[in-house]
Amino acid sequence: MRNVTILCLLYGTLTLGIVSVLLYVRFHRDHESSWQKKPQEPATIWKLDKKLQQQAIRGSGQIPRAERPNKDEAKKPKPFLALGENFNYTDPEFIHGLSTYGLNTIISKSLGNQRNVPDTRDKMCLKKHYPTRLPTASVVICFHNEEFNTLFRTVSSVMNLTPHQILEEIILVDDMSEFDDLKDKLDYHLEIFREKIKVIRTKKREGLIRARLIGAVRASGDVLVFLDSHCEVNRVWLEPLLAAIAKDRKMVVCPMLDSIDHMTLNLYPSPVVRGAFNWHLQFKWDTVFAYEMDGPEGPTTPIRSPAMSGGIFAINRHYFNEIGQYDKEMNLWGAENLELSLRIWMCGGQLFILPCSRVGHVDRHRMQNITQVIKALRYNNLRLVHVWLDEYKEQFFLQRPDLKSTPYGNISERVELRRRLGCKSFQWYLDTVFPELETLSEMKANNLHQ
Ligand SMILES: *[C@@H]1O[C@H](CO)[C@@H](O)[C@H](O)[C@H]1NC(C)=O
Ligand SMILES: *[C@@H]1O[C@H](CO)[C@@H](O)[C@H](O)[C@H]1NC(C)=O
Ligand SMILES: *[C@@H]1O[C@H](CO)[C@@H](O)[C@H](O)[C@H]1NC(C)=O
Ligand SMILES: [Mn+2]
Repeated sequence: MRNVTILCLLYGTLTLGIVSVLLYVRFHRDHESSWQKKPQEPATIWKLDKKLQQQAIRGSGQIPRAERPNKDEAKKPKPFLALGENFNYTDPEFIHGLSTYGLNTIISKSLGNQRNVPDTRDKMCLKKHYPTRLPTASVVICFHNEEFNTLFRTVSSVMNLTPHQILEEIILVDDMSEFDDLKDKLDYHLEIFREKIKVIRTKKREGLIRARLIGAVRASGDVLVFLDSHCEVNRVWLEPLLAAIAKDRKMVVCPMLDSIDHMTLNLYPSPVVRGAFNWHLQFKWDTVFAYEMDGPEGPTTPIRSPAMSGGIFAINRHYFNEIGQYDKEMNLWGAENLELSLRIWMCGGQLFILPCSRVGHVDRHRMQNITQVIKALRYNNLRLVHVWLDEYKEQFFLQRPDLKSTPYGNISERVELRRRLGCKSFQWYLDTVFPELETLSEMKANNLHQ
């Protein structure tokens, strides 16, 4: 009798696991195909709910490969369904890893604490020389329930591929993780990097935005470099970022993000792209045309970018404080990347992506509490809209009329910040930085003329 019960339990668990993975696979495939079907659609008529959900599940700042303009169609990785034979979808460890961490933990474990990733830089980058005296960097990495090996590879890649004289420190902020291996075991393993690492643990869940600020306050390097907890930096990744900031302290720079597949953990080089967004305030990658890289610097040309994708960027530490860090009232994550991007451009700074600085980033497909994530995203977006979009907030509300009277907290401090910094109008930003963002009426007019 007991054996039968155990067997039933076992099969029950397995079936449940298989069903959830199949559902997940189904969901994922629907996304891939919906993307492949409509690349010609203009940004403004994206289906909000689907996109929001996708954003909610995947997390901020991630690199949806299917969305990226990819020059080498042939080399484009297949969706993971095609890899079906290589994975044992019924393995409970695989299922648990995927649903908890959003990536293949079996492979992550087998890769262990560190590995070498291929050098994805253009050959012209190898000829670049950077000043020997550069500012120092504090690398801030926040994590919440990250997979142990993935987190550790992030740290060890920074330690292994950064000259120690420019690395002031790595600041790890544990935002109230719940897993045991991220406590004593992590501290124990980090001992080998003792001289460079500070670990901070929050006393309550702060969310990524406030966690980054907690890390930034403790930093003492000249430059703050924010990384996600599932990255692997590439060779000579930091020097280009620091050199650009050394030349211009109001320059904010992002590395090019190479995508690390969440199932295979293979790294795929990214084409050169810039960050953009639509009137839903959804981030997207945009093509950089070949003629834009025709100058003497060729494929190493810094790319002027209307927006940054998420939390991977470098900024002068004092400048970060001067322009008002982040909006501390924003929750969890989402919209903070666009808010900071607008603030940088409108208040006298610049934002560039540097193709010679490469950082691999795992596109995790994490199952999160969607209700909670969407709620935070909505609130954060509204704060951005009411502080920064001026009369163009109408464009956002045309997409989301339901949010017109949704509360967004007290923004008076951020409005005052904008006034104090003497920032330019959103109209200026549209004219000067991001003319590609068309209003709905412009789009209709253009369609009529065609
Ligand atoms: C898949 O994993 C399950 C559970 O670990 C195991 O019983 C099964 O034999 C595996 N199947 C294959 C084809 O390896
Ligand atoms: C998700 O978040 C919402 C809002 O914070 C909460 O009410 C709900 O209980 C959460 N659901 C789960 C499954 O944790
Ligand atoms: C909003 O915050 C400011 C200070 O940050 C405060 O002076 C003001 O009274 C607040 N407004 C409301 C309606 O609470
Ligand atoms: Mn990320």
